[in-house]
Amino acid sequence: MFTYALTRKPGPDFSKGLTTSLLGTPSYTLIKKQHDAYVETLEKLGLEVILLDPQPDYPDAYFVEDTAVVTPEVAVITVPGAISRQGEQTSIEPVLSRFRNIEKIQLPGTVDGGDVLMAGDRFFIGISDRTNTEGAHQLGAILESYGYVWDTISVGAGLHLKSSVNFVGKNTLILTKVFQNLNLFDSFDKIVLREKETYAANTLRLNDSLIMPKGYPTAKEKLSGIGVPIIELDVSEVAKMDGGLTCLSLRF
Ligand code: CIR
Repeated sequence: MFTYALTRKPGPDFSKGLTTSLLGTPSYTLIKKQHDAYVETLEKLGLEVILLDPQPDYPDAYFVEDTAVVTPEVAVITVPGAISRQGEQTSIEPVLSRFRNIEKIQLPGTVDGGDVLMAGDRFFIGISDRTNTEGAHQLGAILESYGYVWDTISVGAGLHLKSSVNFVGKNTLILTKVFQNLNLFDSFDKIVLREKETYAANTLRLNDSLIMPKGYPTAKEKLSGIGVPIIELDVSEVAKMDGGLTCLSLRF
């Protein structure tokens, strides 16, 4: 069970962040509202929310998930893979050091937390444009020293592993078709998303609830089989910046 969620407000320069999306120009007014609703939801679910101010000169810094990997035992501070994001992690470290032992990824290793999927007591680390093999192996070695099993997965298309696969509890993964036959996922039940609903792969299991992006009815119906309350949130402006529900917080 998670007690805390670490989040950061999007800043007025958030639209200068990295994006490949063709979803249009994002609105600052709207992303602030959507972020407020996200924070309120975390609070309603009983989490203590640590809300940081925007980080000047780092327009992507509200995607805090990419700056650390937190387990019950340790917080691993990453080196984000995008040059423009390297430095976001320095303001996260002192916050997490109040709660966990700190370990660090070192260059030339890079890791984005969005590539790190914890499913039960196993970790899957995506190798992507952001997370390199060196970074994945550094992280794997740290996780192994705390007793975790880990594997790497090639992410291929898509920003991060968790843009396409997430663990929703009940030994179940929600994922896009590309990942459905991966041997590494053989022991899991799977909710495979329709082409039109792939964005719903970024569904967040938070204690005894699921938070999913609004507007994916087939995915929602399948997720209802998990048997926990489902909260839908509109994150349209976050999607325009290639982000989703998981990247807006670190849960621990
Ligand atoms: C980026 O390209 O780094 C940001 N605009 C989006 C990061 C999203 N993070 C995530 O999915 N964990």
